[in-house]
Amino acid sequence: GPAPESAAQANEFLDAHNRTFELFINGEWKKAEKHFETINPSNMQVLANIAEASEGDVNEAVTAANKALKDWVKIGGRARARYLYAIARQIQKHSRLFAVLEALDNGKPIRETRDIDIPLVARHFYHHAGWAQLMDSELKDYKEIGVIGQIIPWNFPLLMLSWKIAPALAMGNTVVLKPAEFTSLTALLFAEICQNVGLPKGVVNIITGPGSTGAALVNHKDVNKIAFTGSTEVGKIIRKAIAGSGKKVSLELGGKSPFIVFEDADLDSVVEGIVDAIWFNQGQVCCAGSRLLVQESIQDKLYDKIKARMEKLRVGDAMDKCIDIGAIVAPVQLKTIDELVQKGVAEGNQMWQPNWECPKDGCFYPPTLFTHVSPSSTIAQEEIFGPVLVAMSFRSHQEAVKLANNTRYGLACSIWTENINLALDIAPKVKAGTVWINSTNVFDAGSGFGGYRESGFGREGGKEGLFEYMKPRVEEQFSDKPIK
Ligand code: TXE
Repeated sequence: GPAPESAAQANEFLDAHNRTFELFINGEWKKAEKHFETINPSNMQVLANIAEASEGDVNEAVTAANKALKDWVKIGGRARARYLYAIARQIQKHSRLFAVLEALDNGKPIRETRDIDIPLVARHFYHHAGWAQLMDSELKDYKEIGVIGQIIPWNFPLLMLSWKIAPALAMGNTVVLKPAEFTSLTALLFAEICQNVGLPKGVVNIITGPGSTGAALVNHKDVNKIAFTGSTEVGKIIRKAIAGSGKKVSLELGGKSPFIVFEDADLDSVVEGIVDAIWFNQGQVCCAGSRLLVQESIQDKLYDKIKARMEKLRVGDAMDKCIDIGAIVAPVQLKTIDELVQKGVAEGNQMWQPNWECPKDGCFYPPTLFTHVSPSSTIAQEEIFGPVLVAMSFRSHQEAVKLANNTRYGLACSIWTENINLALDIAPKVKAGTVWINSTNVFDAGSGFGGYRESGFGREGGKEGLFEYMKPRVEEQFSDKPIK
């Protein structure tokens, strides 16, 4: 059942702010003129009011970040590392509160926020603290980019914040970050952590608000780079908006990642892999294994096994430790998912859902399976971003590769076979930023994550990720001034 003691802790945090959160600019809370409500999608109750940053607020935040830049660079990598280590330790210390807030605000199961999201966040700060220490030696030929505008989505709110803020600070940049409007709370608790560790004012600024707040940040003349994770649609808008401005940009966008099962795979492991691939975080994962490609000889057997497993999945309140699937982030996302599922049915694909009902009082959607799907149908091509698995079959290895690449995206891929030679032969043929073998949705700060094609460009994590936040020192020699 629910864990009331931890919910009480979250309530204490919300009440300490009078259930109204302001903007974190220059190390202080700045009152906004307008606010909007954030809900708990597990029960549709209002959690708190969140500030809506105006263009003027955005300007103030960018000015603060700009002012903080010089000293933040000057203290050097080792000193910055000490702040990052302190942040990592504070996140671990308050991990329970972070996990609860994230589950309440997003609807994702407390089991996942507690065991996956928050530990990965801490790991990300530790990892980049290590790199910060090397800024004065191994990385001395590089320097910061400047003020970074960061815009993040709602599916992994604090984790996406860490992927953005940790490398940026390590390399000597200052940031203005805008969380997604559905999930601002953990970013605001993070702002308090910044205060607790005495992070110099203006190094991190958190401005909440809708897409227009993000657009004001993108268009601000003193922002040197935009790092964005979100929909492909908004990614394209951002890229167009900054074209010709000289700003750098990295985009981590949508996906329709293949999950390829060959006939010799261990099917019980495959089924658990599928649970992780498409029902982890309600399928609201950019690299979700949303396209199941099965060798024809085993497809019926595998579909039966999947259906039996789906019957046993439990959907419910994110705070319930016994559920497998929590709530969809918001009614608008629920609607998008359902519309795509209805389209899948209308296009003549076979749809299957388990024989039980979801709870009625929240934003819930049942795990859904489409089989024998035509590769060209909408549900095989569009990102659904929900608990919906779309399956189709292949005969030859060549056909598997062809189907895997039959997409405008290229984020991830998962390959299942007991034949390691086959897996290693297929892996480089699939156009994907990450390929997992007999596993799925495995992340680590030490390995670069990102996409090809319309999944975007740039890498986060690993050594590659550092280059998104620093530039060669030699660029200092070039000047915009005309040669005399
Ligand atoms: O994303 P948006 P939404 C996909 C998924 C989902 C769809 C829509 O398919 O159904 O996108 O989700 C900010 N200038 N993904 O609407 O709008 C916005 O406020 C600057 C996949 O929530 O892209 C938020 O902070 N910023 C994805 C962030 O962009 C703007 C994760 C992302 O929101 C803006 C999320 C603008 N014009 C959704 N408009 C993934 N790849 O992980 C909005 N924003």
